[in-house]
Amino acid sequence: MLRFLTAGESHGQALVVTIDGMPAGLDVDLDALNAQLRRRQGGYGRGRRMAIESDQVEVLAGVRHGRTTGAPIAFLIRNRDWVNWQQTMYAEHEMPEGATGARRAEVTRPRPGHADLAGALKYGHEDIRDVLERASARETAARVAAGSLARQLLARFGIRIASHVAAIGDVTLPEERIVSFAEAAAISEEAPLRCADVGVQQRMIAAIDAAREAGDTLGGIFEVIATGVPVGLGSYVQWDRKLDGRLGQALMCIHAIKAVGIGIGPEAAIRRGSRVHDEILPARDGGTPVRPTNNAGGLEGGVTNGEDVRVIGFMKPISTLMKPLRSVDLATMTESPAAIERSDVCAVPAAAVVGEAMVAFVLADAFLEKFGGDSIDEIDRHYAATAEQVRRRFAPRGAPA
Ligand code: EPS
Repeated sequence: MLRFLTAGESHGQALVVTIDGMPAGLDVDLDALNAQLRRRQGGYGRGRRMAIESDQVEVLAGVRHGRTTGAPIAFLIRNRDWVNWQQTMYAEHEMPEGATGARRAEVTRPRPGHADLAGALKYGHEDIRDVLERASARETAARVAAGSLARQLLARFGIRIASHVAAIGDVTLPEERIVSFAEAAAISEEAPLRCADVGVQQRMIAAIDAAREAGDTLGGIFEVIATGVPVGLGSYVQWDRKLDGRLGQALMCIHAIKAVGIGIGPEAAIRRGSRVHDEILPARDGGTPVRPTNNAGGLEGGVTNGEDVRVIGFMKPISTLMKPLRSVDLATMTESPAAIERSDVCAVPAAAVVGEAMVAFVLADAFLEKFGGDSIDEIDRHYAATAEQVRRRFAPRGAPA
């Protein structure tokens, strides 16, 4: 139903994203969208690039007088850093007159863990820059723009999304600590790592400082929580309609994500069934049955069950190390330390914001599948009719239908 494609290099002119399938009549709040881009730029442990950029969306298509028209939407995010890279990144055959920035040497020493080696072999590039420019996590700015529009559609129907950082390296929240949606949503945007526990956050900062000191990097764990999600998004009837599978793909494809969990995630493999499954109890005053726990993370059989949707992303450490690992210089085929590019020491809080955007996009897609229409007005009618159907089904016995 809803799709997006991005284009753009990390040090090219701009990133672009095209979003197809957005219904007509959605109010677009550009300030809120730009606020999401700002959130992605933050977090303790980011590198110098984020001091250069101040990501902002320019709307190229699909929005008129503040509302979506139903046409494909195109957003542009300019790279401020482009002025420093024109002599290296120009698109023309010859360097255009007046190109600014420096002419940088070719990159020939692939970084272990990055797309460098596999990408250079796959596409036949001599200069690894042709790989890293597109493989860079800079691309996630475009995803956040798309996801934040999806988030505005969801918000229109009372669905809200937040995230928090649960671990940086081996500094983690206590295992039994469950962060509620309200807690995650209340974490200040000024919080350096957006961790729900300030004591743990202090230790996380110290871990990042120690990694930086050692010329090393750190990964971590974040959790995305969506609340107000109606019952019935996704389906159990076919593999590619299961919403947990779709959320898994959406998070797995974020740069550096190595695993995804739903609800308690990998912990479910260790516990006995009686400590995993969420019991179903009658509501005291009518209404839908109540779940005393939410280990399933709001998804059973690949279908939302009305509880908060909880998705965990596990991020590996960034692969550019200031104290580089061993590699091979592809120009000479001799052993040589991996290339050093300007980079971040830790970007887990940023990945959490990207995770929110990807979850928003998948939920919006599933939402449109269930309640879809060509305009917000149509969706309103479908949504209200379904809510009424559920209300009647669970109305207290004897109450007027
Ligand atoms: C990023 C921009 C990049 C990196 C980072 C993410 O900017 P630059 O390469 O100019 O420093 O900071 O990308 C990586 C860590 C990576 O390995 O590609 C951004 O906008 O998020």
